[in-house]
Amino acid sequence: MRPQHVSSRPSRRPGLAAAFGLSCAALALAGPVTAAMAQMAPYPAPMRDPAPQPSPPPQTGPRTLDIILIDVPGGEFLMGNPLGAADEPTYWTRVGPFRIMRNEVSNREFGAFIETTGRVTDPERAGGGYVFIDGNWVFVQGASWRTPHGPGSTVERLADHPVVQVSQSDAEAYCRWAGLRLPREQEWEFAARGTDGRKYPWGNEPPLLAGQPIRANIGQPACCAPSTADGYLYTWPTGVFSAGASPFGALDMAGNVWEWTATPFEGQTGRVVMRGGGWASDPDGVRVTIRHANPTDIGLDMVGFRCTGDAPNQGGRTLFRPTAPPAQQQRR
Ligand SMILES: [Ca+2]
Repeated sequence: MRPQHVSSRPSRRPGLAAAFGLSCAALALAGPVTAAMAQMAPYPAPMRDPAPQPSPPPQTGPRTLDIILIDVPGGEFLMGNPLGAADEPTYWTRVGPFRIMRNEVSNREFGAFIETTGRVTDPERAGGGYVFIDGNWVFVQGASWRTPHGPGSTVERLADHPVVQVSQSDAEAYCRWAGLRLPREQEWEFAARGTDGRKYPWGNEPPLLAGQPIRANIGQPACCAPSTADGYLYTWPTGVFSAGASPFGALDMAGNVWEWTATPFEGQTGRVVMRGGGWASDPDGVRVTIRHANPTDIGLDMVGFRCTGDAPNQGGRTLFRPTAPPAQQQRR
């Protein structure tokens, strides 16, 4: 089994060492969840989103998809977090206008891609994928996007949940099929936080706060184990919980699933950057500047993706018909 994560990195916050030092970003987590963690005080009871956006209506078949793209104007902003981990340095950068999916790619959408193209995903070729079990990443034979946590698990009732157990290569193939591409890391961060240096997509308040709507699907207060405090142990339906929206309206950019980007991770050959944290990340692990490196050819049950496009200012809902002639595939 190949290691699928970077090793622990030093924390600048001793009090959060367990949560942060292990990149608690939660992908990299190493140690098991301890009894002390299990005994930590639970989150306060937040309100459920008072006005959730409805899930997309069921499709009549897998060959027609509505892909909601958000126009992002581009601009100059300060990347990173001076109080964050060592690999979150701050630097000014500029991104041009681009478009990004409002939601993480769902099982329904990915299923349409598979049905149309016949692609065999990397985890299927490998015979399995990585499953987060009791605080450790374990390679599980038979884990795939259809059986994300291994044999016996299913996505049968998770059509609107984000697809997981897809490699970065699988994600890139999906985006190409949709006439799009994976976001560059800078684009991802800009879409998630805008220009004001906020900590989370919605601002600086934590994801779960008493009296506030639930903003993200995350894990326990201390790294790293799933939690149902937000109503979901693993993934939740993407695009529903609007209180977690970014300044541009992108949803679920914190928590739910980590998201592949197109950007190689500096100093780590063969690995690319993932962003956003996932369902077992602690609150610090879903900050918009958290970074993680993973090989491009493995799948994990806490990692999904969303796609980006170059064409600006043609936003709104895009009707995508993958079976149409190539020249008409994308109607904008
Ligand atoms: Ca959760």
